Amino acid sequence: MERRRDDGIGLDELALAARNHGMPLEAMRADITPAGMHYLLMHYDVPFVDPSSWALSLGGFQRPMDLTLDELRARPAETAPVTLECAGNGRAMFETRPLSQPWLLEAVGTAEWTGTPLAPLLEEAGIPDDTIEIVFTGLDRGLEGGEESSYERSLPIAEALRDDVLLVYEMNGQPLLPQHGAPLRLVVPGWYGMTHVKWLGRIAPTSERFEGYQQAVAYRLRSHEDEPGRPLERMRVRSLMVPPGLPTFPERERVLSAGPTTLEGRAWSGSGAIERVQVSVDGCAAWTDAELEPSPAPYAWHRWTFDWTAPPGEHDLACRATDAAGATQPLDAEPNLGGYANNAVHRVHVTVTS
Ligand SMILES: Nc1nc2c(c(=O)[nH]1)N[C@H]1C(S)=C(S)[C@@H](COP(=O)(O)O)O[C@H]1N2
Ligand SMILES: [Mo]
Repeated sequence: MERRRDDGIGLDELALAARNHGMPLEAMRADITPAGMHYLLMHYDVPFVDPSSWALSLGGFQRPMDLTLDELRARPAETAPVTLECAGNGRAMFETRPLSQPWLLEAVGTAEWTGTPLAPLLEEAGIPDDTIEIVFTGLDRGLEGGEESSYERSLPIAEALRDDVLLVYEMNGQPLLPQHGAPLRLVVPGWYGMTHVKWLGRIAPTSERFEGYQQAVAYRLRSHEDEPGRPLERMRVRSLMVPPGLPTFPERERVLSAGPTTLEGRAWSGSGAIERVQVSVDGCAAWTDAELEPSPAPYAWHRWTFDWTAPPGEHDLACRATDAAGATQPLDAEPNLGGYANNAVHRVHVTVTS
């Protein structure tokens, strides 16, 4: 089951990679990622939901209710830019990885999400006193270890009641596309991608810890099969660089003309604002501060720039970020069985021509 980086990509992994595309890194030039350039991750098949007969079920509450899309759209609406990153981003950069979506670095994007806040709806439905978590069930189904299951995730009640958690029906001002969760998805700013349940069908309270596959088996940091591991929650601090210069085809090696140039990229963290981005132009030996712009919203990426006079020759560029919690990207990330949370510094090799 384990794959080695040096062995390349299997056809089974390619089948996943062809369905679930990444965001081309040049899209980081824009504050908001166009929907068609935003990364995608579907575990199973995209369910095609007829919005006219669909309703969201709030079951198990004190006042259970079903809400149509029109009823949800009639509620107070909020719009926020939010950076989403898959917890498996960087998986294929690890020495070994499990069979799963073989991301390099492109499983990230920042869209403007519009929806209605979740907390007031939960209050209206009446949260039973013994509730510890809220379970979100998607309409997509698949098999896990031979068992049929829905894509389901839970949130601790305190997170579900945050006022920035949204039930989203629009992305970048347009109705959600089927692949991004139409007609309704969850957005929990700051958390890794698996939290933002797409194709929502049901929301329910639970008085016990939710033990569904995507909670208790997947998305946990483990070094051995037999340990329970720690659940993945907020995105680790990370920065990426727009690869400079021009690419060769098909190798995608970078070639840049000598002289003044501006390197740029984005940085984000689920633990708050980015405090600092540094750039290295000599293979991570020396680091210099980049210019950091404020982010437009608490959980949207920051833009950074770095002026560089590129001398002719071969150069190993890199960027790394530090967040408000004091966390900095490592040179190499801690390996783990699922290949999750690889937030190692981004390195880009360029050939500078005179
Ligand atoms: N119902 C459902 N929700 C889901 C998923 C899924 O497979 N089914 N994938 C999750 C994962 S792992 C990620 S990273 C994000 C990706 O969201 P996007 O495809 O809109 O970028 O959706 C999450 N929500
Ligand atoms: Mo993901």
